[in-house]
Amino acid sequence: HAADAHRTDLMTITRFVLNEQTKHPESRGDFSILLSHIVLGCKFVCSAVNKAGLAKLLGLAGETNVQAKDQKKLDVLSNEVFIKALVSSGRTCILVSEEDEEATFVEPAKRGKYCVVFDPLDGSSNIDCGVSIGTIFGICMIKEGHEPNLEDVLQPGMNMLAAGYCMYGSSCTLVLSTGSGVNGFTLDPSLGEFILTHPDIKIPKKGKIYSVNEGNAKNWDGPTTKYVQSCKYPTDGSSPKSLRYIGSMVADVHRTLLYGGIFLYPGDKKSPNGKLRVLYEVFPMSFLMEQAGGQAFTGKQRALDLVPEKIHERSPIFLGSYDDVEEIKKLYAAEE
Ligand code: AHM
Ligand code: MG
Repeated sequence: HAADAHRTDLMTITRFVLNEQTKHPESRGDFSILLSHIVLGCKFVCSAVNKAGLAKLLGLAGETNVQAKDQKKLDVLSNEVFIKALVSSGRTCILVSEEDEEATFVEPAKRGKYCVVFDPLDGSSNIDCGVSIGTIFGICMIKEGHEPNLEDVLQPGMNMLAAGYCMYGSSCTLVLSTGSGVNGFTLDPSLGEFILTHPDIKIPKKGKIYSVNEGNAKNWDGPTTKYVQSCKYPTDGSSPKSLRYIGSMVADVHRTLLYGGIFLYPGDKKSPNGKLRVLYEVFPMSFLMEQAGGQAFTGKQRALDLVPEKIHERSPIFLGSYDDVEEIKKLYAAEE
């Protein structure tokens, strides 16, 4: 449509979040401000990721040194970008990043009531071959009237107010939930704005894809082994599922959300808690799955009920379509 080329009534992420805010008259706009700083971080990282291949050969813009080894690694750079963006929002008090051993406590003068847990650039081992990578984040709030401490972030995932991820792929896509459904936005590079392109995402009730690192099969437990076997050799007359595994959580979860199916990173004999981190990988993705009508399970319980004891704790995770996660839950229940 010729008219479409001139559409200016776009639902940008800024407008979307401001709209949501009007549903909470008590809100003073702090959340919108925090989110706009997260969005800025995502745009910055997106641009750095897109330039990464070139930068290796030519040197990053403004840098005279052309040696790749002297350049800041993208994951380190992304971490700095998000820490600075979050602190300068003036709305945060505790930041937990996959890149930092210790949590960051924001200085009192710049403090706000939100805690943000994040993985600034997940799947960074995929950068050099151009596979999609992403940023994952979760947001919760401190209880008022006390000094912020780690207890404020070591809470069950249920207590999060919002969660999301930004995928740096063939396009840059930000998927967000503030607790009332899931919406997806795509960056329009010419405008520098995220536009609502995937309103009210619902995951199909049952999917045709399973996604797991099957190279670990030798060490899997009974239920995981039985489950994956049933994906390949279904006994209920249904067709076998397809296997898709990118090895980049944001990309694997994004596909699962849109097409349905199940993503699993189970525990095994070598790593009983699997690989993925509770606070900034398992929780945000589980939050999004539930908000989209799916489920997330740890092998023992609903993922969002887990109470982490350490900020970098890991947990096995099975998440995706409601019916598919139901199957694995049954297998674990039968074990007990
Ligand atoms: P990273 O934080 O070191 O990048 O690792 C996390 C990534 C996830 O994106 C992905 O789901 C998983 O590791 C893949 O692990 P594996 O290579 O063991 O299959
Ligand atoms: Mg990670």
